[in-house]
Amino acid sequence: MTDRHPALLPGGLRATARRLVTGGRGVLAADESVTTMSKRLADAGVPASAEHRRAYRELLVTADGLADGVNGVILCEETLRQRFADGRTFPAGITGLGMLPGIKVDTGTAPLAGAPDETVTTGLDGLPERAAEFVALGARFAKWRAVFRIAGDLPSTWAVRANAHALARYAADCQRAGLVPIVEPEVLAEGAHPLDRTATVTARVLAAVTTALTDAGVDPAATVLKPNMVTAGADTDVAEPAAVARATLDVLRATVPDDLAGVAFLSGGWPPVTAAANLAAIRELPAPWPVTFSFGRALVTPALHAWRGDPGAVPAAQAALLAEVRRNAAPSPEAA
Ligand code: 5MM
Repeated sequence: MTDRHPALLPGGLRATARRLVTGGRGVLAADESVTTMSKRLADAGVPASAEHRRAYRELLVTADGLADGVNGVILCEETLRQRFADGRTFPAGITGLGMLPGIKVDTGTAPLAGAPDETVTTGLDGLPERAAEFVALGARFAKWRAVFRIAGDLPSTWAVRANAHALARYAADCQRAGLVPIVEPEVLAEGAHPLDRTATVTARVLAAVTTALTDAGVDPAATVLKPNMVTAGADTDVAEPAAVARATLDVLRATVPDDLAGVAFLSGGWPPVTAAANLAAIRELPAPWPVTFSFGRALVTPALHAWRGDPGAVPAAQAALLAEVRRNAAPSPEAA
């Protein structure tokens, strides 16, 4: 017998990472910061309060059958500490519903000295202690998002290196604490650049992230990568899914290790139909890792607008979420 946390047993983290991406199911990103969530609620006509944020997240995660398409749910710290109406904590409730609870541990972005108009993601100070507390509260995995903007010569080499370094330190701290790190380097879609430019920049970013993760001794088999798909800029004509898929797989295969636990794409603000079509095309191509989704907006936007804070609209909102999850889940005979 041992009194070590199960995640810290040999193979524990790798098993959790595999479980996040298995079976054609994905990850629901419901970890909008208090600021972002409050704005999205207000835009939907819902007063932004802690209780409305709680009620909205509870309706999402309790949608009947969500676990048929979702392996894990990313929460922000406020939600991690909140409770379902029946008194269970969110981590306990999500676990009881057959999914893994996760926690966004970055604290946002700050201007990066030496890189005008660029940012570095913050949250490393005290992270080992915070991660240990999040494990005690029931979290099994974590997420950290770095953002890179394509504009002129940006992103700069310095911004790419600084953010890759921070992602690697985060991932190492999380694995040491018993949390599977989701590593999210997002090259934003905003802009009018062609697909080739996104491919070049995404390759630079992912190569730097891979180098930093290796330098930090991060176990790839206990890590899930959450990258952008390689699309043209949002202000240009939408690229064909087959072209997005080819470019995305070419870039990923050239830059990230084959033994990653999995790749779970972000949706990047694309309409749900576009994100789903691109993911489906990517899944048609051979890849060394399981490929799935870790979408935020492409899963939840229709649900939020169906709900609008009306308790009577909860079933409609849940149906809207489940429809988006079904659109993206790719059932496979793999064991859970
Ligand atoms: C759900 O949004 C996440 C948190 O955003 P903020 O901290 O900025 O409020 C975000 O990290 C999200 O997980 C990713 O951007 C992917 O979301 P999309 O909507 O692009 O799939």
